[in-house]
Amino acid sequence: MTVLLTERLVCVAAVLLGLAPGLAAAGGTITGKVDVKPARFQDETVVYLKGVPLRRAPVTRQMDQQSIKFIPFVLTVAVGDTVEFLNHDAVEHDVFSPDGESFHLGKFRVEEQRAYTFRRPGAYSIRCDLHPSMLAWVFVSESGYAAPLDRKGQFRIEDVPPGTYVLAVWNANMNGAERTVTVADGQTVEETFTLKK
Ligand SMILES: [Cu+2]
Repeated sequence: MTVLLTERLVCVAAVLLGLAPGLAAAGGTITGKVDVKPARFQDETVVYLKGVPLRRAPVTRQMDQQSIKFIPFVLTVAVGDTVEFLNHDAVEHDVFSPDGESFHLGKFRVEEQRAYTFRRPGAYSIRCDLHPSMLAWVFVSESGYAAPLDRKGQFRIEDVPPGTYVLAVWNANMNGAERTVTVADGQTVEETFTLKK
């Protein structure tokens, strides 16, 4: 009896959300490549949608500290999201960013973590007062639709609601690029950008 009721509720919920049971969420995918020259700047790149309101609740993401490095090197979040900085090194780290609203989390030891909630969009360089070589980026988008590049310079933004958007590229070292894209349900749009210093 309870199981039947639960099943019915799931079906009703699926219909309300416009989903058939067992099917993936509606929306399109934007994928492609950013050719960055010189290639050593490729990693410091994010592709994102501009001018789209955030449609999801805030989430918490993590940036690790291991072997005197931040991992991942580029993390994309949205306004209102929280990033937990974890220390997995045997030494202290002292995490801060001079960018945007700027913050300083102070020193923390191995297995400790400190969290920060981003309120303003933008690219935040993440640094450590104790280790000048440590650098990473938290890219805070307004839309939540953002992706760093993989090793091959490729990106993928999924579950984009149908519509026309400005697809933008940010790079820490050079001017970015913008282009208008139209996304349809179940379709994949492919875009290639070239950035040159
Ligand atoms: Cu450090």
